[in-house]
Amino acid sequence: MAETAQRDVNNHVLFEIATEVANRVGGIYSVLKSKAQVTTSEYGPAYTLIGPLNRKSAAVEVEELQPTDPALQKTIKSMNDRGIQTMYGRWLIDGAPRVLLFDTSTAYGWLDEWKGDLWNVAGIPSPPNDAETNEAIVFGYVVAWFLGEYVFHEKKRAVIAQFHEWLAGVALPLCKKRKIDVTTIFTTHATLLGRYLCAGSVDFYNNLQYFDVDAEAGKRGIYHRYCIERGATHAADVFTTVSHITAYESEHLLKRKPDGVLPNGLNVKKFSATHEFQNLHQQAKTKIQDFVRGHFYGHNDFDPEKTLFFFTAGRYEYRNKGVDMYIESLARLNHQMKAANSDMTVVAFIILPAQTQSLTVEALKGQAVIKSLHDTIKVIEENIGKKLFERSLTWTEGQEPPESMELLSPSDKIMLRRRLFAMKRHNLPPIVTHNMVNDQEDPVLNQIRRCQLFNNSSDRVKIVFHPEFLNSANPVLPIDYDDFVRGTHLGVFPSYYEPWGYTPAECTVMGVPSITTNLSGFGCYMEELIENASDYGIYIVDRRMKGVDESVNQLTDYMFEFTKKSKRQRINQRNRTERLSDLLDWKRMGLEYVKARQLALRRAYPSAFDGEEDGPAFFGSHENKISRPLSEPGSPRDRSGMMTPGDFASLQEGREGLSTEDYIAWKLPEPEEEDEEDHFP
Ligand code: G6P
Ligand code: 1S3
Repeated sequence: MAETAQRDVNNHVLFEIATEVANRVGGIYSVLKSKAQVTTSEYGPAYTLIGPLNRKSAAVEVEELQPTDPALQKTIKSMNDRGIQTMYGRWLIDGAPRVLLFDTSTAYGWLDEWKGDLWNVAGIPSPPNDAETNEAIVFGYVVAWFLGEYVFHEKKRAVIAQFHEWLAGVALPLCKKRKIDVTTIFTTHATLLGRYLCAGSVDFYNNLQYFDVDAEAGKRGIYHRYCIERGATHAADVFTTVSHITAYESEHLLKRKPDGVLPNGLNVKKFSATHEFQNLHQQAKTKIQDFVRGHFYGHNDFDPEKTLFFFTAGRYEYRNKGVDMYIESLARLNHQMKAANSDMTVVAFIILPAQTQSLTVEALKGQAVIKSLHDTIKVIEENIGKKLFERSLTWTEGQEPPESMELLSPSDKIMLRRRLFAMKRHNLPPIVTHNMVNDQEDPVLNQIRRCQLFNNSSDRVKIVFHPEFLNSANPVLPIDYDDFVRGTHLGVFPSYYEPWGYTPAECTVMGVPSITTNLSGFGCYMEELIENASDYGIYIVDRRMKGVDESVNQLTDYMFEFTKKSKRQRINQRNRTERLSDLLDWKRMGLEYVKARQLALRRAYPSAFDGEEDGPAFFGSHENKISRPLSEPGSPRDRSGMMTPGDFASLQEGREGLSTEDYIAWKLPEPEEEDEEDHFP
């Protein structure tokens, strides 16, 4: 990067670039959305998120505005004049950050030219029929075009561009080759090869340093995508990822040691009284109980007060998200609970979006039958109430008080009988709520079949597979995801590949205990931070040192022990879990982002820092500084006195990057040889 010493590094501009801006796809959307508040309070209008325009989603998430920054106005106008359509506005979320969305479809006329250029400047090939790669290329070229023009119009302030994930990474080698006067950060939230290799049947973690990365990418038909990811990694001024485990993976698969780890936070909302979140649990649990009554109509032979709700949820990556292990452990749990004559029942939900045709008739019928029963009983209740009142009015001393059964009229009895007959059922309560497109080959259904978890009356573990994201407009399970999580008792996420893992983190801030693994970024982070994590409702399955069977047993034991807790113990544990939420707040986690940006500025504009001590200045000139988190989280015992995520890392000037030895809770089996400098694949 050419140094332009005149640029003001203190009063700089920040762009964050990703494909999930105002467009929910997966984890990156959660990162950007939850982080928006801390970043806007730090930068105000100097912060803009850039993404591709998805009109459907932007229509509900973005309110259009006119930009006020003159350089932004000029750049957008000039691009609009050349045919690129844009939407600029306010993302309607906490913090209301500004977003600039590019309609990539208006730039496809240049696709072939840009593909040729990408090959010439960065040696990145692009086969003709990969729509996702084409999209990444068009988006990348539009972003590089934007940044190039922006720094032409904005000559005073330094500009930081932070890119998330390979899909947004094409612009990085372009910025470098074109010497665009911005400083760049590339943050990867997973690696392509890691995801693919783990989904297969390889022993990923023990072989990480031995993979022939080009050959492996080639075998899977993703060589060109891998080149984009690796090119972005090497072109960035600062390279980061979300956890130490993914740092280790990136070092070996992308061949650059990350400069630091930027763990994911959440926008934690604290309640003024601690019992408030407990009340919310009860309210949400009632909604889930209503669903369960309908789903299990005719088989409601288990006591709602002795029924626990477990769940797993996420992207449908059967092996990576540990769904295979979850189902196998549920089968063992069922066996153990039966053998121990447990009077508890576990309803285990699986919320994974898959291809479906519609809700099943049986699922709809279950809710309808119970609703009719409910309505009928309400009518009968009113009738009886009226009669009871009349009879009581005419009651005189010496008479027997009126009895409820004689108050039931013949027509009430017939109505009730009808409803009871409607609840007769000759089949078992269904496993799945939807008609699946690929029922015969669906891995979740096949594993459930193999384990014979068929919702028999004798089963202590019942299964409900809901192959669609939750929302409150759903006629069968009408509840939003957050409310659903609150209403459950335990989240179970035994992932094999999980760079961070928002699902257990979300459970934690809602005070719901969860099970994760020491192969997830979140699990490693919590394990390192809290000495007695399970007391705080963070159970960590060892999938690193144990064999699969042993890990399954450990997971089963955690769940079995959980079923033995009394209501009081569950309430206490939820209180402790919720107290961990400060550890996951962006107000604390966001400090690593601040450090990464400081490092990027130092690398691009070293003379601006002449005479300053090493170490981040943390934007001394800004009015709204992020306050440092309380040094006392006030709950768990801290294992090593580490009070900010930064203590785990990482970002230091004057070093090549993280040393392998720095990876917390993750060490290489053997010393590694240094890789040669290779900037492009
Ligand atoms: C919360 C509510 C209590 C309720 C309890 C149920 O703590 O405030 O009123 O009894 O949840 O807990 P459980 O673990 O049985 O769902
Ligand atoms: C990725 O999304 P995923 O579910 O494909 O990014 C998330 C945000 O950093 C992370 O939490 C997750 O582990 C990754 O896998």
